Parts: sequence; C-alpha cells; structure tokens
Amino acid sequence: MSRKTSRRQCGSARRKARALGATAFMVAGTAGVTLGAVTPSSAATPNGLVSRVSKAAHKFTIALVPGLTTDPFYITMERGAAAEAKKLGVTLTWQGGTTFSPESQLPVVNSLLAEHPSALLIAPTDDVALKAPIQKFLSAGIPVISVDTTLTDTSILDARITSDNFQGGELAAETIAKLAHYTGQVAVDNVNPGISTTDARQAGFLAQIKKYPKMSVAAVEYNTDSPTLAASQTKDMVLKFPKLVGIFGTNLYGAQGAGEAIASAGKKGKIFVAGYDAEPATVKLLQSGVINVLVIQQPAVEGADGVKYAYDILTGHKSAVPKATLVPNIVATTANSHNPNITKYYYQSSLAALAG
Ligand code: T6T
Repeated sequence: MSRKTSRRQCGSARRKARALGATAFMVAGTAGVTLGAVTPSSAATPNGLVSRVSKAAHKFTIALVPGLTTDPFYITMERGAAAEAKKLGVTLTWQGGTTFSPESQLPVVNSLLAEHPSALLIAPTDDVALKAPIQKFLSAGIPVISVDTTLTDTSILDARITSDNFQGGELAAETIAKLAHYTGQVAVDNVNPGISTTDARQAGFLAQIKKYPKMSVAAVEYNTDSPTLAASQTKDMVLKFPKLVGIFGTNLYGAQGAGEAIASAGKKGKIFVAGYDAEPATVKLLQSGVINVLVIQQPAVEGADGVKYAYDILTGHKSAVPKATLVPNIVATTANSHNPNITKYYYQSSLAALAG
C-alpha cells in the first residue's frame, strides 16, 4: 500500500467516525508523546442492531481466516470474535496458514470457498495476491470483511477494520527521536513488502523521521516474520552503522528479534527500540527497558467488530456497517508496562486460551 493510500484510508475512517458522531479517544501517552483523536470502533456502532439474536441467526457461519494461526495477535482476535459470535448466536470457524504468507494462506482460502460460509473475515497476507481468491467469495454472494490487513483495492470489500497503522509508525519514530535528542540514524525491521498494516507503519515511521533534520534512515530490512532473522539483521546493522540510535520492529516478531539483538549486543539504552504488539517476549523486553515503546493493538475488538458487521450485513442492515473502521492504538512504555490500564491490553498467547 502506498503512503498516500494509507493516509487516505485513515482520513476516510476518521471522517466516517465524525459522521457517526463518535467521541474523540485519547490513547495512553508515552515519553511525553500523546496521540490525537482517532476513530473508535465497536463502541461507535450506532444502531444497536447487533444485540438482536434471532433463531435464524443460528444458520449463519462466519469464517475467520487469520494471517497465521500461531500468532498471539490473531489468537486474541479469535477470542474477541468468538465472544461476539456466542452473543449473536452464530457459528464462528477459524482456519489459516502456519506462516504469514500467501503460499500458506491461499490453500486454506480456496478450500474454504467450497464450504460456502455465510461471510468471510480475513487478514490478507498480501495486498494484491489475495484479491482474486477474495473476489471468488464475493462472486458467490459471500460478504467479505478484511480484519487487520487489507487489499490495495479495498473497493471490492464490504468493510475493513484495522488499527491506525500509519499513526503507530509515526509514534514509534517520535519516541525514538525524542530519546535520541533528535540526532542520529535509525533503521526499520519490517516483515515483507505488500502487507498493508506493516507497510503503513513503515510509511508513518519514515515520514516522521523526515521531519528531523539531524536524523536519517540507515536501512530498511525485511525479516519474513522471523524473529531469528530480525535479530541477525539487527546485529549486522549495529555493527555496520555506528551512528545508529534507534530501530523500529514493525510487528511482534520484528520487535522481538530487534530487542533481543540490542540486549545481547549490550546496546540497551544506547540504541532505542520501538516495536509493535504485546505478547510475552516483547512485554519482557519492554519491562526490562530494552524495548522503549510498544504500540499495542486491540485485536479482540477487531474480531468482535468483524463478526458484528458480518451479522449486520447478513441480516439486511448493511447500511449500518462502516466501510472503514480504525481501532485506536494503546501505547505501552517501560514506565507504564506494569500498569493494569495497560496490561489489560496484552495479548493472549496460548492456544489453551481458545478452549471454551
Ligand atoms: O502486528 C500484527 C498484525 O497487525 C500484522 O498485520 C502482522 O503481524 C502481527 O500479526 C504481529 O505478528
């Protein structure tokens, strides 16, 4: 996704929220950084339609296809979706690939089409490669909502729900810049190009760094969602760029790898780390001061909203469903990392939590 597209999406979702009369939402501050108003999600659903559970609802099966099944971000999303499905009396299914890649996700999506679910919630692992398979669901009359990641061509989707990824990237840059007294080089450890969320985070980060005349970007690396690769890339960058003052891991595996490499290179407090997502490995690095800031998302809210919107579409209330929903980020720092107002947003990382 281009920077422009990402910006436009955020803007349009914000406008939508305003149109709905949504209240401004302040996220937790970090290191003197405060984010502005962003679009609320489920709380803003205007009509209360979703609380009506009818017998007919039981015939609905909503399929949730995550980016990959082992990632705590998506496990937490499933929990939110499952709770909402229970409330509405619909069936939720959950199946996906075991790596974050179209190669792993496509066979799952293709075989799911034959099952003809009532609606599809999907986190596309590539913003172009998943368009044709998704189009097949739409052509079969199955509504599709993207959750977390989305397509470059969002026009074909019934709705999309994501976090404010561009803003999360800006915040990561702002935090590092402040800690480094607005001087020095920074690097990005991203997943793969072609992922709408992490591309937008990178775009936000780079745009923000550009605002600081004494700062520059030394490198952008892609770790293919592997913390081991992110760690070795970070180690190499530390050796190669003596002026490096900060690194941004754009998702939980990048943040984990970057943090672990900075700790083992003895650079804690010298090279600042901004990351994304809160599961045990990243939280531990945050609490020990290696990671300085984590942008935390609300995947359970995304999952719940997805089910709710699918239900509204299936019950003839499509006009109540916003085309674009931006879920607010939560900002965790080493200083607030034990605060219950923050810890309540940490992700569920165990599949055992899926029972019940
Ligand atoms: O950061 C999340 C998600 O938002 C992103 O699209 C892919 O990576 C995660 O699942 C974390 O691993």
